[in-house]
Amino acid sequence: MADEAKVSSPKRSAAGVPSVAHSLRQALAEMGPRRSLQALLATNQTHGFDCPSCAWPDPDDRKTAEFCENGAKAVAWEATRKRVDAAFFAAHSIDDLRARTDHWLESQGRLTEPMHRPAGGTHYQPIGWDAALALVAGRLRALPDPNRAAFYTSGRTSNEAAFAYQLLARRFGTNNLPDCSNMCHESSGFALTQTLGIGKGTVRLVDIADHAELIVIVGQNPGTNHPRMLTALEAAKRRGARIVAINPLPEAGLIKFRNPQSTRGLAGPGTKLADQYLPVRVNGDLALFSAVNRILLEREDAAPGTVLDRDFIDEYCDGFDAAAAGWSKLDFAGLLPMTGLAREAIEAFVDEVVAARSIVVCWAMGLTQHRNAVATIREIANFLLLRGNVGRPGAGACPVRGHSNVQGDRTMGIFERPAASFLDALRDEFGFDPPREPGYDTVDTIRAMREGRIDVFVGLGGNFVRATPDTNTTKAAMERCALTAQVSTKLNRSHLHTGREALILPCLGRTERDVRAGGEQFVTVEDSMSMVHASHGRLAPGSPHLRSEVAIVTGLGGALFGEELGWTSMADDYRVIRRHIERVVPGFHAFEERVEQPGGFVLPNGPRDSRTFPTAVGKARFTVNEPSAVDVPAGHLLLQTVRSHDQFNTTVYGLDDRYRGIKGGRQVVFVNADDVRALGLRDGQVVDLVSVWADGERRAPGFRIVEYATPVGCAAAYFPEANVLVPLDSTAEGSNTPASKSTVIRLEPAQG
Ligand SMILES: Nc1nc2c(c(=O)[nH]1)N[C@H]1C(S)=C(S)[C@@H](COP(=O)(O)OP(=O)(O)OC[C@H]3O[C@@H](n4cnc5c(=O)[nH]c(N)nc54)[C@H](O)[C@@H]3O)O[C@H]1N2
Ligand SMILES: Nc1nc2c(c(=O)[nH]1)N[C@H]1C(S)=C(S)[C@@H](COP(=O)(O)OP(=O)(O)OC[C@H]3O[C@@H](n4cnc5c(=O)[nH]c(N)nc54)[C@H](O)[C@@H]3O)O[C@H]1N2
Ligand SMILES: [Mo]
Repeated sequence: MADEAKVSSPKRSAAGVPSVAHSLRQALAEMGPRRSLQALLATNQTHGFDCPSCAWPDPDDRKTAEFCENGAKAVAWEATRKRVDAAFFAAHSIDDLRARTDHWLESQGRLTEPMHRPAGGTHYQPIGWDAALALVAGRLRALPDPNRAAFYTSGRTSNEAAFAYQLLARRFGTNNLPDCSNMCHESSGFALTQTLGIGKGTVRLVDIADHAELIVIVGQNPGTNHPRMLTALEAAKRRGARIVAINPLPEAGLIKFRNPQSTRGLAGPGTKLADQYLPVRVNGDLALFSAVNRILLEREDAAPGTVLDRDFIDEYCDGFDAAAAGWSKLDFAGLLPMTGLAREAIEAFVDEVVAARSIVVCWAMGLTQHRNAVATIREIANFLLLRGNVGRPGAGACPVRGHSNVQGDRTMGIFERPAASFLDALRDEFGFDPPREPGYDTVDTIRAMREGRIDVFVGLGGNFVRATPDTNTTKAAMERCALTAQVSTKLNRSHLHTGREALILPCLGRTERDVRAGGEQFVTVEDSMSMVHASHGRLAPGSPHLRSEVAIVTGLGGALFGEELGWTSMADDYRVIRRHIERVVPGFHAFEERVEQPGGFVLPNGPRDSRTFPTAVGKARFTVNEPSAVDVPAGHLLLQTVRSHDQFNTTVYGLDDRYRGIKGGRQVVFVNADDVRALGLRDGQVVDLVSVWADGERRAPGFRIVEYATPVGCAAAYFPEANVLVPLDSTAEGSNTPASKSTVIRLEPAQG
């Protein structure tokens, strides 16, 4: 049933005075005053820990308070004084816990000791570490085929733990390494590898703050999800850069910014950010960028040599003629309705583009989670290539990553389709032959579970049941496994919809001190701009029984294989792992020395550093992308799923979404007022959301309609409540990323 959400008008600016107050309130409530001070002053500092929230890079000149409101919430959430211990599990049956909300589950506090749910058990019971690891090892060893196991990773895992984990999976004999990236920037990685030859962004923080003349922000909500990006955008504005925001929602942080770290920001009216705002239709970006590229071509034809960077195209690119032929065939009458924009608005955007000598395009989930996501991002690569906007200051592609180490995990080999060169290096370092056939990604793992082809699931962080699409399908799929084991910091729904037998393996968080036989350890992470740096835990561990992720993974390695790969020495001293990484992963020479320098070091990037494009043809590639948009039948809407200001993915910190004017509830659906009227409904009415797909309908009951400024035909609701609506088979072509930002739905007045 609908909750008690209260609705007021959305905010126009983000990150002002209220943010500071909000972050402190949360911190004090979870940690108390002493721990709050200690924790927050160590966040993102050279000898402190990397903020466990987003992957935005740290500036060279760090402030005393180098964290944002949402970073403070993430720290407080991890460093809370509340505990979920054996007595808690004795008092609450699994059925009882299933009836609680996600917010309630995680609010109970930190997990403190390993817990076991025996087959048929109604409750979790304490289990020792050795018994727990032996249980997983025993079940794995009994499998007739290593591909009947899957090893999931969420993007908070450190480089060291990730490296050890992929080593474990491959030594065991499988590439079944699904990760959260499969649901996140996989489409970006896929499209950029095809076009630029590297699956990462090509800009650094200075390109945005100091050099770019135009910054285009597409399908990203930095005010909520990357608040420290606003500081870089404000710096860019101050030196005269222009900003264009492309988004179906007028997000507060895109329109205006109030910097809580500068006095002027506190007192003044805030900085206007976006010079142009394009309210594109959900899923309209491929059509939009196709139209933009077509107009650029027309303008070049009208005044040859003035619009395109011909020298760059001739020297560094492949496939221009075919792409140009594609653009000249485009029909604006077909394109414009897909975008929901008028041609004049698109022409005005192109005016900004041709006036700027250097352009950075930033994007996030608003582009990656659609059926045509890969084509959309390839079209943005085309857009950048046309004016030579890659590999020079202030220009390039900037997929803004999500989890704080999701990019690093991939660099460490958490990937179901590893490159042959990586596997060769692993073989040479460790002396065994890693499996070569591709493994399952996240969606294929769920399919395999559903069909009874996976027996053992291990989750290194994350909340697989809640983060994945098609919640009911995934729950049933998980329940077909023989054993599911989750390495976690907090209780979540993945501990409640488990295999016949289940384990919770509680681990240290990034804020906590990690002391091993070889002394106090630190770990390393890679941010969104390929900077690798150290993270030192500072707080006392949440319980004496917690183990680090590295210790758990290597402990499982030892339980499975004995000492053959040196698991214990890795666990005792993480420098041993870093030496392995140095020899296996390119770009990590002198890892130990360089990572201890303030700020760390940057990984090499051919397109960014030297306009070297390591594609199959050795050049950057233009691609031909047929514009398309999801077909929405009459009486239906295209639903995107977004994060509120009070959550980190499936972790719901609170029930408010301040910038969008929502208080005390999450069961809301944002709809254009014209659609509400046309559908014969009214603002505030409670409806069921029903998604329509070839294999049948899915229903999410009890959502309150909120009239909102989003284009006609579009709707938005919160992730993960709306995941139940996203069909498992609705994925991006090429990347297999769930299309969780384009689900066709209808609204049905709630019964009774
Ligand atoms: N505080 C906080 N920080 C986070 C997270 C968090 O949950 N909380 N999550 C982290 C993670 S893992 C990630 S991946 C990132 C996510 O960062 P974002 O991608 O900013 O997160 P979303 O809330 O999914 O927002 C997507 C944005 O894209 C817009 N959008 C939706 N569909 C379309 C479309 O078709 N076209 C265009 N142009 N725009 C569209 C939405 O209106 C919204 O503004 O943030 C990271 N940082
Ligand atoms: N509909 C819809 N679905 C989506 C998205 C969307 O926009 N819409 N976004 C997708 C995206 S971008 C992503 S990245 C995924 C996120 O998918 P996941 O990464 O799987 O989910 P999280 O919610 O980040 O995981 C939260 C859990 O991680 C555990 N945890 C927290 N810190 C640590 C730690 O330090 N170590 C360990 N071992 N565990 C820890 C806690 O137990 C917590 O409950 O969701 C995807 N799903
Ligand atoms: Mo993400």
